[in-house]
Amino acid sequence: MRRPWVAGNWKMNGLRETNALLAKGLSLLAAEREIDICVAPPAPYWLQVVDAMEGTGVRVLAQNVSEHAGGAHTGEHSVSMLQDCGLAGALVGHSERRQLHGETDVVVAEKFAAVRKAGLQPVLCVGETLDERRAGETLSVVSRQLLAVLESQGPDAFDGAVLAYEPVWAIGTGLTATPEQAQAVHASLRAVMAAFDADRAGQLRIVYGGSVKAGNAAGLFAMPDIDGALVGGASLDAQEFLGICHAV
Ligand code: G2H
Repeated sequence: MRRPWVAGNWKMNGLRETNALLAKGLSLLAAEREIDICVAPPAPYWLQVVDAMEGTGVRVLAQNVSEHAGGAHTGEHSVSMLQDCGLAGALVGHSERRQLHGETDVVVAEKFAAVRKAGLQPVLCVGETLDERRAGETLSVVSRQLLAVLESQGPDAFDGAVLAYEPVWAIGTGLTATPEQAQAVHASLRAVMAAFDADRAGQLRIVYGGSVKAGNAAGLFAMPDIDGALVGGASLDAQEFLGICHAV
């Protein structure tokens, strides 16, 4: 039985005042003990949100992390900084990092390793573009992105980790993969993992991301291989995010 996992990726949104309001709304999640709930605020607000979520059970993630331990990397933040601020883990390889900031599979795998070695939770994001889907390359693209970590670090690297399937064409566009489309990809990703380790494949939480809302979450969560959601836009509204968490 896989414990459901839902995270809100706030992306580059929010200021102290709006964060405080959102965090207050999310504190209603304190009673939720059936699922893991996380939020990923922008780095300048990590401490604010860690403080605001204290005692609620809601854990705080980074949206990105450096693959380097420290030193001359202007604008980056290390896993030690995440730990020091009380974060629980980090997203790695979000499509906006891959597409807008040139992160390769190799760099994403290095970030994954850095988070794991620090004992934090890595959330590996994979997904295909619209052109790749139209070309019939969906499964080869997401498999390649997963294998970049699996082949270099082994299946045990995914103990405690989360895999997020986020089709790029469904991110922030209002388009959502149908539950059946998402299920097909999730099942394929689990099969890729199973070729390395069937037990771990059965335990791996694979969550869906891409225009998830309270209104479409239940249909997605009803699929056998969809174990939760990575939520962007809808996580900026506490009621909407609560609705998604309640749909699990
Ligand atoms: C995908 C998702 C959250 P949204 O990027 O990571 O964003 O729900 O806005 O499509």
